[in-house]
Amino acid sequence: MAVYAISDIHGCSAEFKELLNAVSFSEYDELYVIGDAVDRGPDPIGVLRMIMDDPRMHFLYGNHDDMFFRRIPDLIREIQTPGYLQMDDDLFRWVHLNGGLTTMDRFLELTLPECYDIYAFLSNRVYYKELQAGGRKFLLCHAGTDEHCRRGVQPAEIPPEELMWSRIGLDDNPWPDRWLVTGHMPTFIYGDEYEGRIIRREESRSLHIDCGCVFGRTMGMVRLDDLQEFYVPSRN
Ligand SMILES: [Mn+2]
Repeated sequence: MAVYAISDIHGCSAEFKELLNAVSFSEYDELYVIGDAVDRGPDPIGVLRMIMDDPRMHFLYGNHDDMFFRRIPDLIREIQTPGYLQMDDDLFRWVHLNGGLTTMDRFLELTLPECYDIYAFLSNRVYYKELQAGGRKFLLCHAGTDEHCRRGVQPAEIPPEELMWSRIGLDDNPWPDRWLVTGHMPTFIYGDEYEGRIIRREESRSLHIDCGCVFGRTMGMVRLDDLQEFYVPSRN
């Protein structure tokens, strides 16, 4: 039995399936999906369905999942009453500036029961997970925390917005007793030497696992039991 973590799948369902095959993901294994299942990529609803339908997978919220979730009631109204949806600033920001267009378009093609399924699934808002594996303690969350001086502050006290939206530095881990595992910032942002690779910082116990699949790099996954890394190339 092994515990894996992945983040920022962003609608890349083909790479996600390939990576699960690559690690021989078995009935005894578990996977934490650390946010941003939707937006930017080709198959956001397919990715959500894979997670929803698989009891071995646990979902933590990312900022893109949050932007989508907030618009679901309006999208359902649009399906019931075509023409209802008006492009306001908030919708524009999600759809055009944050890659929500495919998510919106695919969602509008669903049946109402399918829509309500997704809405119910995303209504369970979980922002972080603490766990132990292979003798290490971990804290998993999508983005981390703005205040890297928040030593001693428990994750439950940190605003969800911060856990979903922060842009942390490579060593911004306020919890010295545990490994902080985040996505959100594709690792190439931190430097060319990290292109398409998971960044593992021993000193600060930080793991940055968004390898930028939707931006044409790779999709990475880490096995928390032994910090082994797995990759498949992006198809974008
Ligand atoms: Mn994100």
